[in-house]
Amino acid sequence: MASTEEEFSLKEVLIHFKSCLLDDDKDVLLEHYLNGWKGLVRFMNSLGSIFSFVSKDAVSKIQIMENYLKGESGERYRSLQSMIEYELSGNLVDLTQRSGHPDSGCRTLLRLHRALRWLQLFLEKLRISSEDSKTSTLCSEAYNDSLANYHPWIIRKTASVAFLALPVRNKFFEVMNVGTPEEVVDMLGEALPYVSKVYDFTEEQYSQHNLLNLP
Ligand code: 1Q0
Repeated sequence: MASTEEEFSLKEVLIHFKSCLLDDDKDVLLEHYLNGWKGLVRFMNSLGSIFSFVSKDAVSKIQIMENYLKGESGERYRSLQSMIEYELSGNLVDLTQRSGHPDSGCRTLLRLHRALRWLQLFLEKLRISSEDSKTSTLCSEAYNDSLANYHPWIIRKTASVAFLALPVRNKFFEVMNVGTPEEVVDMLGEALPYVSKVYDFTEEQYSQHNLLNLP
């Protein structure tokens, strides 16, 4: 019988982004959203310690959010909309500079949200890639079109070096533990619309509340 580690598949991770959509896609359940990220971090860790600088930051942001969820106002952090409403009405968000509330849920989740755009672009590129495509190129193109715009030079540089260590396409597909390359492509085609819905909904909420540039 396969071990738990072997059974862990990217499909199960991406499914969290489907199950976090609530009420006809009109809200996002944060617990499932964070579970999705936790699974992604596990995958990233399996690619080697070269990504530990990314993983540490992602883990610390997930932890901040989970502490809110477990805390005394946990119910207010159940969904994206309830969190935004709660933090804004209670003046719990630093809007212009990080000072009184440096780790608000809104600013912390915004960082993960920006990273979700990278993931969406990267997985879509993988989905339509050919057998000889270079994963490092796909990854850095996706990064340059998304997250890189928010990172200083030193992080962009470190990330570009780390991307070179990514395994080749077939190996990468194997690590996903979904099945044949064709099955991986099908699974990505099935799962990506949910990632996009979560991304688009979050983007719209942040935009409506003028929160897209939180420091
Ligand atoms: C698979 C390769 C992974 C490549 C990850 C690309 C993202 C590079 C990002 C570099 C981030 C560097 C660390 C620090 C950044 C922070 O300054 C920044 C801003 O936060 P703050 O508090 O300073 O304002 N933080 C962020 O931008 C958040 C970054 C979170 C990145 C989470 C990435 C999680 C990756 C998951 C891997 C999914 C792989 C899927 C396919 C796997 C198939 C085997």
